Amino acid sequence: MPANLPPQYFDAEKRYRLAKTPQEKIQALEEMLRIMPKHKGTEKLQGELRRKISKLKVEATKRSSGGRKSDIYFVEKAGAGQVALVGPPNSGKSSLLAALTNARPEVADYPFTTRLPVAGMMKFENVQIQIVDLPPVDPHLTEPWVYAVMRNANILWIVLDLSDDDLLEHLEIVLQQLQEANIQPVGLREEEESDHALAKRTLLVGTKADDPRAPDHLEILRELYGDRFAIFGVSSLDGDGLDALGRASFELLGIIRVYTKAPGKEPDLSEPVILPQGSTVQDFAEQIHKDFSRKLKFARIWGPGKHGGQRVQRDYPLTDSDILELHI
Ligand SMILES: Nc1nc2c(ncn2[C@@H]2O[C@H](COP(=O)(O)OP(=O)(O)OP(=O)(O)O)[C@@H](O)[C@H]2O)c(=O)[nH]1
Ligand SMILES: [Mg+2]
Repeated sequence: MPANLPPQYFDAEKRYRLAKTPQEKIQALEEMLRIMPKHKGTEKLQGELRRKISKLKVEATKRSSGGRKSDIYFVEKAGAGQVALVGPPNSGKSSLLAALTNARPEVADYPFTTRLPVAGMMKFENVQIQIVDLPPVDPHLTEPWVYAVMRNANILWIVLDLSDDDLLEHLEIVLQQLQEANIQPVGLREEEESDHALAKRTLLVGTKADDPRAPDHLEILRELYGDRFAIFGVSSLDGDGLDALGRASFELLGIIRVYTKAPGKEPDLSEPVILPQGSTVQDFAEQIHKDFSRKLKFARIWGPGKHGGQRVQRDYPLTDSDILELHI
C-alpha cells in the first residue's frame, strides 16, 4: 500500500537530516511521526521512526552522564544570557521564539505542543541573548526538568495570551507553580528574600496583542500587576512590540559591555566583553587573560561620562560601553 506522505512530512525529514543535536533530531522525527497518515501502508515507517526516537533518547541520556552537554532536557547557556519562556499552554511561547530568533519550533493551535526545550538567539544591539522555549506550565503535567531549566536560566519571561479571557487565572496558576518549584519571580520591586526560593528576574510578556480583546486584557493586567512586573504587549504575528524585549532583557540581565583597545589603535566595538554589573578593571583584565590581571599596572578608559583616556587603577568600577586599554 502506498504511504501517500504529505509535503510537510518531507520538510520535517529535511530538518531531521540537517539536525545537529540529538534534541533537534528527536523533534524532527516526532514531527514526521505526527504528520504521517496512520494506516497500514505507513505502519512499518512508523515503527522505524519510533525506534529511531527511542535510540536517540537513550543515546542522549547515556552521553549526558559524562557531562551535561548533550542532555536533551538541558540547554547549555550561550551568548550574553539565557531567558526561559514560562507560561500556560498555548500562550504563544513557541511563536515568540520563532518571531525573535532563527529557531523554528513547532507551533500549533492546541495545548502541549512543545515537549522538549528549543533554543534560539535574539540579537540586541551587538549582543546575542539566548531564548529557551519550554513545554507549558501545568499543575499536573509539567515535568521537573522544565523547572530545572528555569532555575538555570538568567531571567524568566512569563508569557501570557492577551486574547485569553482567563488570563489572570492562568497567571495565578503559573505564579503558584513557580512558588511550588521554589522559584521566586522578581520584577520591579525588591521582594522579601526567601530562605528556600531562588530569586529570578522576570518580565511579563502578553502575546497576541493583535487580537481585538488584547487592549482590555493588557490594561487589566497592568492595573493588577503593573507595580510588580514590567509588562509588554507583543504580537508574534505582526511583530508589534517585539523590539522592546531586547533592551528590557539586557537591563534585567544585569550585565555591561566593555571593549578592548590596543594602544594607538581604534577599539573593536563589534565584540564586547560581557561582565556582571559592578565589575572593575581587575575583573575585565581577568576575562582577557590571567597574565594581564597579574601584571596590570594601570588602564586607560574611554566611555560615557569619562575624560577620554583617563588613567584608572584595578579597583575602578566599569559601566556599560566603556573602552579599556590595559597597560602591563
Ligand atoms: N493572533 C495571534 N496568534 C498567535 C500569536 N502567537 C501565537 N499565536 C497562535 O497561538 C497558538 C499557540 O501558539 P504556540 O506558539 O504554539 O503556543 P505555545 O505557548 O508554544 O503552546 P504550548 O507549546 O502548547 O505550550 C497558535 O495557533 C499560534 O498561531 C500572536 O501573536 N497572534
Ligand atoms: Mg510551544
